[in-house]
Amino acid sequence: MIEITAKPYPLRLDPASSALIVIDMQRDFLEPGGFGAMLGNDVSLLRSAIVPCQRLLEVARKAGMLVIHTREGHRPDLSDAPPAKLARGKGPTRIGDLGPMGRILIRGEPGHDFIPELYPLPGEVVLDKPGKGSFCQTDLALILANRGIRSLLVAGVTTEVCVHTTVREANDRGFECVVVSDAVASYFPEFHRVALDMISAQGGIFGWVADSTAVCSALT
Ligand code: TIU
Repeated sequence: MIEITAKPYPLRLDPASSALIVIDMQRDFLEPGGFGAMLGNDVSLLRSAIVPCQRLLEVARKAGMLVIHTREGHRPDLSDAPPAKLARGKGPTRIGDLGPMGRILIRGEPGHDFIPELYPLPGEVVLDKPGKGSFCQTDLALILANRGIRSLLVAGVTTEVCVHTTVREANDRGFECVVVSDAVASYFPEFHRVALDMISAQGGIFGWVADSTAVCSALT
């Protein structure tokens, strides 16, 4: 067992029944010309999470933990994209349209791929998801059950969208979630701060918040 210094209180967990999940660190969200930019965001704001994610991956791999990388995106024929999602966004380009990194948020396109700094290693789980949450219409619950996973270290983007949705889904399914504060990021610094507060408030209503230094030192 290890103990992680966290808010609202220290968490003890077993690395053997814990997984690191890195959410949507894709070119479409972190590089110019992708989905994030299409929505009018300054994508450079997400880059602060890259080095903390690299540090987490290094210690999780050394500890032999299950590592999962998720990607948000859709089938090329858009049959898994809800019309309400496709219709949203006021810009000239939308999901499925051709951008500088290929068709926006479409599986197999360059923009849908992971950023090179955080590319998965062979054997790590790559989980394609059509929604913001990582459990919705994916086999994540089965993968975690098969490995006896009970606790999740959560990193990636964006704090208040796909990270929060995944943590809420996981919390209701009985997983202990530790959101790694500097390994998640948002296009909106205020949303990032408040989203983290929302996790650990009320005695840890959705889980715990710890920084990557605390997580890495506990795991090393
Ligand atoms: N727009 C935004 O903040 N996020 C997303 O659309 N997806 C994820 O958070 N991955």
